[in-house]
Amino acid sequence: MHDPNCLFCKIVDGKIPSRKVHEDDEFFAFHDIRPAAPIHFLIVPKHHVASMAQVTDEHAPMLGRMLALAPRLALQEGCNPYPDGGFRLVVNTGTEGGQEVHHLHLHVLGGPRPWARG
Ligand code: DGP
Repeated sequence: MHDPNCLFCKIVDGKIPSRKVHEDDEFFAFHDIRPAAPIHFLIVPKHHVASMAQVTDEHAPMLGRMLALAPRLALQEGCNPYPDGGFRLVVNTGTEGGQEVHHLHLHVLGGPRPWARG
């Protein structure tokens, strides 16, 4: 599925420019425009899912692959290795969950502290 009005669908399609971190058949990853940590990028499924609130059992394999991609990209983008380094994974969901863009995305935040937020 693809939502022509969705900001992240437009980024996936290259209609809105982004600083790409990774792309494969299923996922697109790019730097957050408003970084909250020295390293801050987003991993999004190319298939439009609005949020975690829409997730069903059918999405479980995709979610597993998205989570499994995060550590590899975190190291690629310069996060220091576990345990002294590491990273934070965040999925904001709905307005009260702090979600602004309604296309499921995994925030990957890392780098030396303190961070701007969190
Ligand atoms: P959330 O609040 O979880 O929905 O996070 C949305 C994030 O998306 C927020 O940290 C800022 C980022 N963002 C919003 N618009 C753009 C954009 O046009 N380009 C990029 N690269 N990031 C964006």
